[in-house]
Amino acid sequence: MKKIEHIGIAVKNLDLANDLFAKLLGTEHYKTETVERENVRTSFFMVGDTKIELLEPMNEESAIAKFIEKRGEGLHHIAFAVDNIYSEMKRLEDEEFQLLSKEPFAGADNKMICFLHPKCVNGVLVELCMERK
Ligand code: CMX
Repeated sequence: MKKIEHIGIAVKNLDLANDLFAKLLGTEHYKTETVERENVRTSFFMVGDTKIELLEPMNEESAIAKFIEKRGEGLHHIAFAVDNIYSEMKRLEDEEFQLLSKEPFAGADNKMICFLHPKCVNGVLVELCMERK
């Protein structure tokens, strides 16, 4: 893995959270994007060479809605940048980590992504992400 690409934070209201994080970080978010497959609206802030991703659930089906209901708003996942998501998924599967999808899929911010279940990483939801060509 190359570096922490972003840190995901679950929020109830993206517009309010955008204002709050703009004040906190001293910079505006640079994009807002919907990920239909995941039922989330996201926004991204640049912090040095890493990012903060805010995630707002679009409906009750969203994993983010379930997370907020159970645990409240807050830190949701850590995303690591990888050069080749296919070989990294294979490596992690061989190491007996539980991947949440057999294939990577399109995530926000022009990435192919895959998640590891938090139960196999000391309670931390981990995302792998690879820049889409
Ligand atoms: N961090 C740590 N633990 C988490 C968690 C998180 N983000 N989300 C859920 N859990 C815990 C739950 O509290 C629960 O714990 P207990 O068994 O102790 O109660 C356990 O994990 C299982 O939770 P669940 O809701 O039953 O979840 P599932 O096993 O059905 O699903 C999950 C797995 C939670 C990883 C998945 O639904 C999920 O969050 N996927 C990621 C979705 C996402 O972030 N999408 C955004 C993509 C946007 C992008 O970046 O492009």
